[in-house]
Formats: sequence, C-alpha cells, structure tokens
Amino acid sequence: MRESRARHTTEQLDPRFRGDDDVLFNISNEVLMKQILFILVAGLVASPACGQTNDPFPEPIEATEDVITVGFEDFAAIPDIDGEPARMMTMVDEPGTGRMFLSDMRGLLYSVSYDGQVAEYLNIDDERWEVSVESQSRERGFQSFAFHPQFNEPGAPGFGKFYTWTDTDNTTPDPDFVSGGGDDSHDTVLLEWTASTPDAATYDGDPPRELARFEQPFGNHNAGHLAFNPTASPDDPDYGLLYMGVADGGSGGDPLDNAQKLSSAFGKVFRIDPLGSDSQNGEYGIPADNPFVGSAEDGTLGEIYAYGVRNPQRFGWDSETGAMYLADIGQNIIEEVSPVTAGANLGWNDWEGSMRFVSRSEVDDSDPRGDPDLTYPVAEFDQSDPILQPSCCAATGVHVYRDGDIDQLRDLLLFGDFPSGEIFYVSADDLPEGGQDPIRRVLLRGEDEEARTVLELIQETNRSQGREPADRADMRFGTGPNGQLFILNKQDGTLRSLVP
Ligand SMILES: [Ca+2]
Ligand SMILES: [Ca+2]
Ligand SMILES: [Ca+2]
Repeated sequence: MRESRARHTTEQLDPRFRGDDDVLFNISNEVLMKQILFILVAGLVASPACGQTNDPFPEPIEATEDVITVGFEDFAAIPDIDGEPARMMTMVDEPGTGRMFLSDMRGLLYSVSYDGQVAEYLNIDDERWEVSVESQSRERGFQSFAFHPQFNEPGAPGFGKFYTWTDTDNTTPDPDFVSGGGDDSHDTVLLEWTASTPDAATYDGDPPRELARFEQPFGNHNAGHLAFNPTASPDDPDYGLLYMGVADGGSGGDPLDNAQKLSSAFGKVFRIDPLGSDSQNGEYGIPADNPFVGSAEDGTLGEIYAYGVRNPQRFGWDSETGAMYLADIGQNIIEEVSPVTAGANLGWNDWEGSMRFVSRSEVDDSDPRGDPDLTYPVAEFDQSDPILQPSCCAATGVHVYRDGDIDQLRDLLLFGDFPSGEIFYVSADDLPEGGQDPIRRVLLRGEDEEARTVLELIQETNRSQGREPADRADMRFGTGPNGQLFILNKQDGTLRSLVP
C-alpha cells in the first residue's frame, strides 16, 4: 500500500463556477473567505464602475450565416469502463509505427489502427507501475501524452520513448514544484516510458521514469496538453522538445497569483528537453534558447516558454506557418484562442481574453487589449452567448486545417467549446484580432442531411444506447495521418472522424 498525505479538502458544488471544466473542486475555507472578502471589498470600492460587464460581446455569435456543414463517420467504439462511457482525452497519430493512440482519463492508452481497430496498449493505472492515477471528478486524471518523434527510430536517443502527463494520488515523493498555498489536493506527474519494441501491440518496457512532479493546490485546473511540435523537422532547434500545458493550480481567479509569476510553475506553458539533464532535479533538460533562461530575476524558471495562462488544456501548430495556438479556458466571462510565442504573456489573471479581469462576475471592457506588452486572443467568445446554453463553456481545439481532404475546412483555424459541443472556425490566413464577430460554426451532417452539433449527435447515440442523453459533450479534437480530424467525447464511447 502506498502512503498518502492527509488531504484537507472540502468538495463542494458551486454553480457559479460553471465556466470550469469541473464544477466539483477543492477549495479551502481560508481561500474561500479571502475571496468572499475580496469580492465584498471590490464591490464596495469599484461598483458600479464604468466599463464593468458580464457581457463583453453583446452581439451574439453568428448562428446561421456562413455555417460549414461536414460529414462524419463512426470510426471506432472505445470501451466503457465500469459501465461508464470512455472519457476520451487525447488522440494523436504515431507515424513511426503507423497507428494512432487515444487516451481515457482513467489511465488507459489505446492503439487505434488506421482502419479503426482499438486495442489496449497500456494501462498507466495498473498497480505494477505504481502511478496511481487520480481520476475523480471531471478535471483530474490521465490528461495527455506525447510520443517522441524518434519513437520508432532504432539507435536514436528518443527510441521507444513516450511521455504521459497525469494526476496522481500517490503524493509520497517530494514535488519539484509547489504553488505556495492551497490545499495540497494531489500531484501531477510527467512520466517517461520506454518501450523495448515500439511496434509491439502492447507496451513491453520497464516502469516509467519520473521527470517532474507538481503539487496541486486545488482539485481543478491541473495538467494540460503535452506535445512535441509536429512541424519541427530533425534539423530544427525545436525538434524533440516537449511542450507542456501547466494550469494555474485551480480554485477560481488564480487566488495565489501564480500565472503572472515567473518563479511559479503554474499558469504556464513549459518547454523542456525530456532527454536532457540540466534541470534542478537532473531528470530533464532546459533548452538553452528558452526565453527566460539566464534571467536576472531571482527564481525565474527556465522551463517557461509562455505565461499568463489559466487552464491551457489544448494547443496546436499550423503546419504551414509553424505558428502555435492555445485554447485557454476562461473564468466566468471569456473563452479564448491565442497565439503562443517564446516569452509571451497571455495575460491571465490580469486579463481575461481582451478585457481586464475584475472578478468572477465581471470584466472591464473600457480599454480592450490596452497593454501593448501582452499577447491577446485571435478569437474569443463570452460564456453567456445564447448558442452555448445551457451547457457552456470551455474553449478547446486548436487545429489548423491544412492537409486533410475536407475542402470546406481548408485554411481554417478550428476550435470549439467542449461542454456545448460547438465547433467554430476563423480564417487561419487572415487571423482576426479577437472578439467573437469573426467566429462561425461548423455543424455535422449525417445521412439524413440534417445539420447538428456534436452534443445533439451524442444525444441521438445515447438514446440508441438506452442511456440518458448527455447534457454536455466534453468534446475534444484528435488527429490522424494525412490531416484527418477526429471528434472525441466523454459521453457515448464513439470516436468519430470528419469526412467531406
Ligand atoms: Ca454576449
Ligand atoms: Ca489543480
Ligand atoms: Ca489570455
């Protein structure tokens, strides 16, 4: 039996935090009291103030003009676990062994063949690995994974290697990164696995090596996306460097002010060399050209590639321009898709989208994008938009559609709102400068020619499964070979591919 530190947390349901992926989260009484006090004081001092609003984009998202409808196919069935539908999180192509991989938040990593055969490749929650995945509630679990680009290149340093980014309730080892407050909810760990035979049907390597451990102050906002830049060729300095989304730690409003602190690991995008060893703990490397390496500021973390993010669950690259984009889940007002460049400050928790962050109930729209040193969204939308009701809101994506065979989607930046199952697009070539005016919808068209959202489609499937229709989609994108795009969800176990 593993030991576990005592947890001093109170699970509570608070509908005010519907903007989060997870409405069930941990918050200490102390922090809660501070926040209530802050809201009261802020209310006395600042209200009613000019520019403060909970509806920064009064013009609703365009619901019917320029809608693109695309076809879809049921590509594969992903197994239930304990009678509950698969909680699909991440799906990528692994060209070295010619198959795709897909994860379930509870710890399963499946291989998915190019013709839709699904097989368990590895259960990272299996007792023999001693990982102990913490997958309670919506936001905790096996978050993401990434295959080294040299996974099936014999003799190369990345041969057989892949990485998993997961929440764990085994909190015995000392963390590398702490937040300086909160409840010590659980830990999030980055692990390296090394397969002996990369093209084997199941993982045949040793237990994983731990690269980094983060002590989580709150139950929500944990790890985010994990990925190698797929547009980097072997002679590119970015090749083999691992990007990690690290959320702000949780609760709401970033109460520990982590995201803006360069000495804190939380609220950041990290870029590390998983095969290097010059980090503080010696388990990974810090790329010499990372933007804050050698900073004169005491305690600045060289791992940081970009900062000022809240819950960076998903990012992606444009295969044509090399640009990186990130979907950052907003507090209670604005969801955003933003460019990510070396050293960029994406604003949180001083800014929510293009507006100044005031509180959980308001932003200040009097000076949008007013600080020239920050990086603002290319697209953003407000959580009160009618199209997203009643199950909103959390931004996901980001996929720049360049290479697939769906002509209508070509050269579009695709993203979405995962609870409501809305898929959105803006031009990837003529990038907007924020706001929701440029946003248009993508709907799915079945054999009956009827256009519907992903949530509506899931609900139809749920009925045919004899299940209660889901009230949220928990949609995410997955990618396959040749620019194929897949739609993942946590509600009906059906992996769908988009087709012309
Ligand atoms: Ca609005
Ligand atoms: Ca957390
Ligand atoms: Ca931002």
